[in-house]
Formats: sequence, structure tokens, C-alpha cells
Amino acid sequence: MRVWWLALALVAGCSDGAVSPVGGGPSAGGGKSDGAGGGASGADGAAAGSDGAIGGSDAAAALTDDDQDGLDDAQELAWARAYLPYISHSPTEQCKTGGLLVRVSPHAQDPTLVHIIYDYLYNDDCGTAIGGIGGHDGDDEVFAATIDPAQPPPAGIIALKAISHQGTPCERDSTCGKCSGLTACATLPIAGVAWPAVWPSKDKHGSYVDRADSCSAFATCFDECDDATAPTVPEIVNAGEPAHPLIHDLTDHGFITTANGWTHMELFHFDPWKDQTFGSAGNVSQDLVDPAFDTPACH
Ligand SMILES: [Ca+2]
Ligand SMILES: [Ca+2]
Ligand SMILES: [Ca+2]
Repeated sequence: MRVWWLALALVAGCSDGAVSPVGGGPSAGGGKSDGAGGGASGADGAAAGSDGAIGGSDAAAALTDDDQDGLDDAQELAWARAYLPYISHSPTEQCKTGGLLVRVSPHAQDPTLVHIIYDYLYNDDCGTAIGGIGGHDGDDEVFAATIDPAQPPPAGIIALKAISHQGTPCERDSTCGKCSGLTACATLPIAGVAWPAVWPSKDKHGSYVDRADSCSAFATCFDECDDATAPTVPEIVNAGEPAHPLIHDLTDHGFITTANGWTHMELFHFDPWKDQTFGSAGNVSQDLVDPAFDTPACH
């Protein structure tokens, strides 16, 4: 993510999306409209305590809360799955090997809401959609969400934010949601239900929450976003919290493995909480605490 970007003279045209059913993963595994993928993320608000805060005192005795944020750790992962936006990789994406590392925490402004940082880690950034210029080993691309566990998905997806090419002249921030001042999220259908979507740009993976408005060759540094034929539903792992990590080795955890298609050995046995770059990409430990990915609170 915090990757340089070459000033390109290259003109990368914006494809209108030749449709091919490549990849896409199992449809709707990230949460159907009944919340089936999300475990106990029903309208009862799961582990809400008497004070209304999620994971309040009434629920404390039943929690497994190794990252010590007040939320049940398994519930955190279930929410990250159930409220996952529709991830729309281009049908012609060439570098899709990857998965999501998440940090799930009580929302700082409203303890009845949950803030999720989704850090999409890839084996490769394959560079510009045309020409493959600027590719590198490893890639970290972040989007974030505010969710309301009291509402089933997708209604409970309150706000989304994505930042492409953060910290470079090519940075583009995009936000959407239900809170005051936000534009409603663009959607793609999951089982006939309009689902808020995130578009990782083809091969380079800069992320956008609105393809039509925010991701075009002229609005970006030649990023290209296309509608998928089915959502990508990647593996998701819960990183835990900075003071109390749940994971220190993404290979031992079964995430970055040859079985999952990863090939760059310098990415193996990566500790997401160590202050280091992810291959030739950005610093994941900084992604997970980056206030740029704070998302608003409302109901
Ligand atoms: Ca927890
Ligand atoms: Ca957590
Ligand atoms: Ca990238």
C-alpha cells in the first residue's frame, strides 16, 4: 500500500470489463442476507451487555477475549466474515493470491458499534493493469468498516472507507455509508441482495468503495476496476489488538502457505505486529493502527 508509484507516461485504458468467470470464489460465503456466514451476528446483538455496549459486563464471564478488547474473539472473526463487503476483483485479475488480516474492535465513538480494519495481503502486486509496471513481491491494501451488529448484514454495514496508494501522489480516498454527509455505498448483488462493495484495482489492488465515481483511469493513476461476476471470499484471520496480538506468524497460522498459493518465501513466517515491511510493500503493523482508516459512527 505505502508503495511508491512510478510517474507513468503509460496510458492505461479503463476496461469496461470483459466478462470471464475466472476466480471469484464461492459466492456469498462472506455472508448471505440471513447472516448465515456470521455465526451469532443476529439482531439480538450477540454479546451485548446491560450497559448496551457490546461485550458489556453481563457477557464478560462467557467471553474468550485473548486480545482484551472486550469482544469475544471468535465473534470478532464471525462479524468480519458476515459483514464483509462484496469484494469485486476484476474478472481478469492476474494476482489474486491473498487473504484478509483483520482487526476488530469496539468503535471508539460508540461502543454499540464495531470498527473493522481489513488488511488485504497479497502474494504479489502485479503492477499496472496494462504493462505490469511497478509490480513487487507482497502487497498490503486496506479498507475499513463500521458495522452495527444489532442489524443483520448488509444493513449493518454502516460505513466503508478505502484508500488507494496511501501516502503517494496517487492516493485516492473513498468513503460511503449511512452517516450524515456520506454517499450511500455502491453495491453489487449477492443472492439478489444489494451488497456494499469494494473494488481492488486490477493487478495493483488499490481499493475503492465506488467504482463508477472513484476508480477510473482518469480519476486515478491508471487504476482499473471491474465488476466481478461473483464476490471474492478470502480467508480471514483475526490479528488481535496491538497490546495483545492473537497472531505472530501467518504461516504457522495456516494463512501464508504454499497450499494457499503463496510463493514468495520472504513473506513466510511474517509477524503482522512486528515493525517491518511486508515484502516490498507496506508495514502491516502500521496498517492495523492507522487512524486514516477510522470510520464514522451512526445508526
Ligand atoms: Ca477480543
Ligand atoms: Ca479485537
Ligand atoms: Ca498494491
